[in-house]
Amino acid sequence: MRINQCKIVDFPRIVDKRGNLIFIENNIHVPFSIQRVYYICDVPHESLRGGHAHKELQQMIIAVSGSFDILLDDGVNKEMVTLNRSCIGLYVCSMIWREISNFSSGSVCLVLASLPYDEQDYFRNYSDFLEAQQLIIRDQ
Ligand code: T46
Repeated sequence: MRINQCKIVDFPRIVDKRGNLIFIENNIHVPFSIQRVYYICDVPHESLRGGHAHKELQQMIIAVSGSFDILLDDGVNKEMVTLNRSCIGLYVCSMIWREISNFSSGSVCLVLASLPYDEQDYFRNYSDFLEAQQLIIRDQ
């Protein structure tokens, strides 16, 4: 899996004088069935989240409030993405190392995930991730 398979997705937005309503439907606005939803909040500005990759998990990451930066790394290429609008999401495919930083005050990071939580799905060691990614690339 490569960074170019990750992408920014625009969600439908219904705007009227009462405010904005944004909606997200399974398999339409996210390219998978949502099995889990979690959110990260009250993150101190200097904190780093992530620092791992997932073997199978796909995610849609949304800054529903505030902003933060996500560094994506497929073992060959790296790309920094800033999320700062609640009507867009970043689709992250499996086998992408990510580091999330620069959380603004009051930011909320909402994640829609394709699988239930499973610690066995994580690469928490960068060398192990690189080794697995190189095997995948070699076998392609
Ligand atoms: C990502 C960012 C945005 C659970 O028990 N259930 C869960 O569903 C999750 C996601 C985590 N946990 C436990 C496992 C750890 O003991 O919560 C602790 C912290 O989890 P993690 O290291 O995954 O947290 P983050 O914020 O570093 O990363 C998470 C996602 O795993 C990651 O893929 O992109 O949120």
